[in-house]
Amino acid sequence: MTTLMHAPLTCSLAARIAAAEGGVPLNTEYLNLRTKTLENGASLYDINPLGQVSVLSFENGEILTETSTCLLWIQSQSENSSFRRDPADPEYFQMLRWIAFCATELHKQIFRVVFYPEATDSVKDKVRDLAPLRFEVLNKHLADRPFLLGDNFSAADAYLAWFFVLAENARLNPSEYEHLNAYRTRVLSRPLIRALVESDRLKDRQMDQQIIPEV
Ligand SMILES: N[C@@H](CCC(=O)N[C@@H](CS)C(=O)NCC(=O)O)C(=O)O
Repeated sequence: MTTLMHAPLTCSLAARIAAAEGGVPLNTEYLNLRTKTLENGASLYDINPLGQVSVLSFENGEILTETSTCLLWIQSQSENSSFRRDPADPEYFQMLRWIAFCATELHKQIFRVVFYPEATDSVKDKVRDLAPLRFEVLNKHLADRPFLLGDNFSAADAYLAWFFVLAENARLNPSEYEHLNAYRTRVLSRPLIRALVESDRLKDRQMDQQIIPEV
């Protein structure tokens, strides 16, 4: 079976959420992102020289990095036709759009700086100022649909749900954005997501990984 290298509460949680929601079986191999060490003692750097998650490891020895592509692979394996989008489906490109939006506009552009210990408070605040426009775009989009692609939860929602798992710790609050705020509550209260977040919080403490710094 394919294995996800997973550091609790980090972006690889988006991959776990997608696998759970899409009913895609995955092994989970935990690692501590602070020490870059897997539970079996191996170094993450030997698997991904960048020392980053998400990483999928296939039975044939191949490795797939980048959260976006891990999400795309996971969703392609789902037998749930309301979750999976195939490339021939015009919605496929909307899914790519929102996955790319989460990756570049939210994850790397905002979290990367706000959770970066060396960034000064003023730089973090400047980057936080990017959030309202992005929240506005999402708010408008979600005004007439429960999920990013319409009626059904998709891999793009898995990425955005993860963003909201950490958003509060990044002092990013969508409560002024009615539809986005309702979306946040809707996705975070999904039973599979709640269970994964709870188990990751516990694991994060057990591993003393402290992935959520005070910012
Ligand atoms: N290019 C990667 C970057 C993902 C990323 O930033 N992962 C974070 C966790 S959310 C990480 O591994 N950080 C550790 C580091 O950069 O040293 C992707 O898109 O998946």
